[in-house]
Amino acid sequence: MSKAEVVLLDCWASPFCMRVKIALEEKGVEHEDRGEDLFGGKSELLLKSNPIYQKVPVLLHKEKPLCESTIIVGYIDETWPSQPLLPTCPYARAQARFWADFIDKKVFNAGSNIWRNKGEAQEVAKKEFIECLKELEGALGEKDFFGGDAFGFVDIIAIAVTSWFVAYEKCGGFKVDDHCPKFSAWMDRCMHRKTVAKVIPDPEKIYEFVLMLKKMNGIDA
Ligand code: GS8
Repeated sequence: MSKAEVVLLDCWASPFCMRVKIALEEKGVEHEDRGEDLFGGKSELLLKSNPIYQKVPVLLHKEKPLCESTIIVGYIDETWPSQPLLPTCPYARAQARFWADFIDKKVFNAGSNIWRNKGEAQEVAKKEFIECLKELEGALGEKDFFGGDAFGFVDIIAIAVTSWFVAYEKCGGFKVDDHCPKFSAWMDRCMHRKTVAKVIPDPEKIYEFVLMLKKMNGIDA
């Protein structure tokens, strides 16, 4: 096992792993990145570190494993406190966690249903996806970021998930910008941030990855 203090068990296309990488970038924490082969065979270290879900990301801090991206981002925020990602006020912290949970439970699943389905089921998924984004637009309001003036916790949780949006758009034949211009403008703002631009992969590569997943799952283009 590596003696690096911070090790990430990673998969380049995983929006959940991207969250952790953006948070580490924001805090200026160096880490060793270990790509996992999720299809060809997971490492012993991954199976041992996340025996319950056997999924990435896993962050090993001083060899102690942490699982679940939102929990990991919270841990990073508490462990390396400058600059804080979560607000200090307990109510605002709880609200931030609410929206992070909403993104996990609703946005990612609705988006996945767009590429997993076609025909009527895909139309339903698109409608649900756009409705979720409109809810997020409401939460964003007139602010630059979910965190207010500063890029923060919810921004990290959400922007990583948007890395798959071009793939959803191409599979579903729609444009997020046509339905949710304010959300789109927020995406642009985040993408101009160095920490985000460094981590988020080329959307065309994600699209190719999604096409491969479709093929693997026997879903027609
Ligand atoms: C989801 C992680 C996940 O789905 C989190 O960390 O927030 N709730 C978790 N990881 C996927 C890769 S991204 O789609 C994974 O590791 N899949 C491997 C598997 O399911 O075997």
